[in-house]
Order: sequence, then structure tokens, then C-alpha cells
Amino acid sequence: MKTPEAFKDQIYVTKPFMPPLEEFSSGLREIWQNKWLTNHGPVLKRFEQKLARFVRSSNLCLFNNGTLALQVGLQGLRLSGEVITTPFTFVATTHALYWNKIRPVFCDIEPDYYTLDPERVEESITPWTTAILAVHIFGHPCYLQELQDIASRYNLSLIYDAAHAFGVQVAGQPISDYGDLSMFSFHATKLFHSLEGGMLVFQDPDLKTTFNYLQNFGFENELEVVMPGTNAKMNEMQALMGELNLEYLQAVLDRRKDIDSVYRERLHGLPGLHLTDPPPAPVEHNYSFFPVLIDGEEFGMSRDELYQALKRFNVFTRRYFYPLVCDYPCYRSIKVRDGLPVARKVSSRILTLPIYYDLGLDDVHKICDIICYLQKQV
Ligand code: T4K
Repeated sequence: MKTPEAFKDQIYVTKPFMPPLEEFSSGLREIWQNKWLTNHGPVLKRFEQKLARFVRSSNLCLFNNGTLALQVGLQGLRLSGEVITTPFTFVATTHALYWNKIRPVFCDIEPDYYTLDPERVEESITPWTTAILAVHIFGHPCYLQELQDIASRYNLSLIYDAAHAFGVQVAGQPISDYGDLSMFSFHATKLFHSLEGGMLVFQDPDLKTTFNYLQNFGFENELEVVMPGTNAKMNEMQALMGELNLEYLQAVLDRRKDIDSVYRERLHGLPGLHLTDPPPAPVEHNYSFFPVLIDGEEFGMSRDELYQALKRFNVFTRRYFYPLVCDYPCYRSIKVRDGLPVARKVSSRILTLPIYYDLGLDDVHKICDIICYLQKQV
């Protein structure tokens, strides 16, 4: 097989979708005229209303990033003690617990979609458990019914880190309909972004006031502070980017679906490369990542060797999420009940391939050519 040519420019795991510059500049003109840049300005209010229609709920609150949204969410629910969570996630999930002085209890994941394994969750409950913090990792919905049953039976809060799950629907309902609270990240690397940003969607309408206090220093009015809040507000430029991007969301989802199909068609059956099945109906997926697992022996090179080899072709994949969060020095002292065998296996084999709106299908074919070439070389 002829050696494929390297890409001229670097291909990253993701690239932000950018709306037409003219639309952004015309929005900036409005902001310039308003001279209102943050603290619940008119663009933010408009964006909030559009999102409320999108998630079919007005129980939402916007933040300057997803991490602070989650920290505020946990604080507003007044959680303490232990919270059961996954080690196979971005560090921010666990950091949000730590910043609330909550002890994370790491629990193993299931091997199909890499979300929390409900059986392991139930085994991890102690008298100190107050909540389950599960992650819809790569946009794969968790075992929603099973986790809800456990949460209801043990009277626990059920919180979803839905950082990857914007746009995911289950039986025609937004994924935020599940659990007590969902946090979405609108970071630049996400399929839907507001430069940086975050959103909480929740079931209890009374929480909205609490979250609004908590994200704005606890101010009730000029003279009264009702709780020790932080500063976690979304500003007007973020809101503008989000508002514009919402108009293009369907186009972004469609393109990602096409990219996902090409990868599946081209990489299916490649020895040592395991594709993750798309979530089954009635889930409408958002194709936020394209994760594959590499079995080093069968593939002929390890996941890390493939990751390095792809760089020589200017393809910059990522090992999301390796190492496991429980293996970072700041969390290593926390004992885990079992060895987290599934999470360890997945984390040591995972590789997420490039997927984003501007990635041409020819480029996806070329990435597949390179992977097939590397596999045959060994
Ligand atoms: N929970 C979960 C499960 C999460 O995945 C995240 C964030 C959070 C919570 C917290 O939400 P936020 O507070 O971030 O809203 C990135 C993102 O920074 C992070 O938001 C995201 N998860 C995580 C999965 O990925 P890095 O350190 O991998 O980002 P970075 O800068 O290496 O970017 C990745 C690639 O994206 C680069 O190779 C190039 C490309 N890129 C990046 C940026 C920032 C661009 O093309 N343009 C850009 O502006 O964490």
C-alpha cells in the first residue's frame, strides 16, 4: 500500500463552528450601542429565551463556563458527604465536587457506552451518600431509568454532567428532562458553543432564584447579599455567539452525522479497532465525539503508538479520557472499592478521532486511509 501523504495543515480532534463573521459583527454593533456588556444584559435574556424553547423548559440558568455551572449546581442543591461519580470523565466533573467539599466516590463504568454502571452505583451507596453525579460521556445517555430508580429508592439527588450532550434527545424529549439537574458546556471545543459558557437545566423551578444569587455574588439588591455567591455570569459577547450558533445547530449535527457514517463505513471490521455503537433508538445522538478502542495486540500497535504515528501525518487525535481522574495526584488518595476494571481498560484503549463541522468528508476518508495504512504496516 502506498504511503498516504500527510495533511498540509494540522487536523485537530475538534475545531469550533464559526457563524458568518458579518452576523457576529452586526450583533457586536448592537452590543456597542447598548453599552451593556454583562450582568444579565439584553442579548443574554434573548439567548436564554431561545434556549428555553430548545430545551422546552424555562428552568435554566446560563453561566460563563460549564465548570462553574456545575459547581454552582452542586452548591445550590446543598449537597455534602459523598457523591458517587465516574472516573472516566474530564477532570472538571470531579473538581466541581472537590470545590464543594464533597467526597467523590469513584465507581466503574459499563463497557458499551462508558457511562456509570448502575449495578456498581448501587453497591457504592453508604449512609453518607447524597447524590449520583453521572456523565453522558461523548453524548451517550447514561442508563437513565436504572439510575433514576436507584436515586428514588435511596432518596438521592441525580445530577447529570451533560457537557457533551447538547442536542441529544430521548424519545423526542431533550436529555435535560432526566435527573434533577443537567449541566451543559458551551466551550469552544463543543459542537455548540458560546466561546465559553455553560447552562444548568433543572426540574425544581425554585432553584432558579438560588442559582441566580449564587452566580452573582449572592446579591438581592444594591444593599443586600443573601448568600455567599461567586461570579459565574455569562457575558453579552458569549450570549451573542451562542444565539447565532443556535441557528446553525441542525446543520452542525447533520454534518457530524455524515462524518460519523464515513468513519463507521471505512473502519468497520478493521482488526484491533473497536467502534462504539451509536446509542440505540429512541436516542437521537449528537455525534459530539468519535471514540474508538484500540486493542494493541490485534491492531499491531498500541493506542499510544497509533496516537503518535498519526501525528506524523498531522492528525492530532486525543486520548479522552486518559488517565482516569482517580489516578491524578490530587485524587489518588481516595480509595476505590474495586479496581475499576472496565474504566481502566477503556481509558487505556480509547482514542477520539477528529470530528467537526469544517472537516471535509474527503479528509475523513484520508484519515481512514492513514489508519488502515498504519494497521497494515505492522
Ligand atoms: N465535564 C465534562 C465531561 C467535560 O468534558 C468538560 C469540558 C467539562 C465538564 C467542563 O466544561 P467547561 O468548563 O470547559 O465549559 C477541552 C475543553 O477545554 C473542555 O471544555 C472539554 N470538556 C474537554 C473535553 O476538552 P482540552 O484541554 O483538551 O482543550 P484543548 O485546548 O487542548 O483543545 C482541544 C482541541 O481543540 C485542540 O487540539 C485544538 C482545538 N481548539 C481548541 C480551542 C480552545 C480549537 O480549534 N480552537 C479553540 O479555540 O479541554
